[in-house]
Amino acid sequence: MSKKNPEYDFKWCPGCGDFGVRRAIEFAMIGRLEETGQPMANNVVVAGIGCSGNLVHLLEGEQPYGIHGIHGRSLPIALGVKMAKPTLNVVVVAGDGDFLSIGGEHIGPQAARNLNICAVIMDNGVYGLTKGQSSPTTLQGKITSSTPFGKLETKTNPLELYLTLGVSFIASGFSGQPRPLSKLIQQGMDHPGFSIVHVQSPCTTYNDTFIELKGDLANGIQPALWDIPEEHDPSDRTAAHDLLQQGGVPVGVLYNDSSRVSLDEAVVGTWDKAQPKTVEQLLGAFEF
Ligand SMILES: Cc1ncc(C[n+]2csc(CCOP(=O)(O)OP(=O)(O)O)c2C)c(N)n1
Ligand code: SF4
Ligand SMILES: [Mg+2]
Repeated sequence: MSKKNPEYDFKWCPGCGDFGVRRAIEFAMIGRLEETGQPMANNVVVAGIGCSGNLVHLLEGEQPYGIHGIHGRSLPIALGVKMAKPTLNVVVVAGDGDFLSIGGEHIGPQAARNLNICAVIMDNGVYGLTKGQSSPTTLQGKITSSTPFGKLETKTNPLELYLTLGVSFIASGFSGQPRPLSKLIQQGMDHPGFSIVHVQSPCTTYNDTFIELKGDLANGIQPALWDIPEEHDPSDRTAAHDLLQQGGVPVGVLYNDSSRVSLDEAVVGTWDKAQPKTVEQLLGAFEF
């Protein structure tokens, strides 16, 4: 139970990858505070529904603001928060099911708007909270509680999807490396537009992929994780696409286009053009 939120009783299983993601977000927020001098209250965490979304109640130390929203709708809520107060640092935390399944249709529109928020996605390849059903990132053929004869659909490649939809900052990380992950998250927060940090965060109860990700060379298992080489130019979209063809799980910044105008900048830019109307004009608009 979180001391900060005694009315809640959310728990994660021992070894759950989300512990590492939580730590990385805490490090990133402290880093941002030191870098910008902005207080912790300048951060708002918008959480989806899932074990991953429970992160908002389990953060330790000085607390940011938090909204635990509805399943699949973290992006529309984040849009509302950011538009109401563009100076806030808005961070979405959601799972692979929440973000890519029920919430999948929101990614494209926010990418097109370049909504200036950072989404940290905890991918465990399963619906953890509801006890292990398959998600878009579950491997094809995998037997789960909802796919007793093996999953029929192919696995979604989230990084390919984000690149195709035009997300302007895309990074990929691992929950087992909280310090390097925090740097990716901080870069995502600093990015002036829509950033997604997609994190492999294994579910130790329903889909434990730690060994697959880290490898076990003594037993002949090569790691799926590999570092994006330093010479990779993240502003090169074709290079980012080519990197993804190597398979496995790249770690680092895949793509970064800081040249685009963000939604909040664009909206503020319309304020000069908009002609404010008087109450009489507004009421008069309904006369026939
Ligand atoms: C509209 C709606 N549909 C379904 C659910 C049930 N539900 C809660 S969490 C969840 C899936 C969570 O999976 P994921 O987003 O991957 O999070 P994880 O628990 O794995 O971190 C589902 C289907 C819900 N709460 N609301
Ligand atoms: S069910 Fe899986 S994702 Fe949920 S807390 Fe347990 S280990 Fe973590
Ligand atoms: Mg999940």
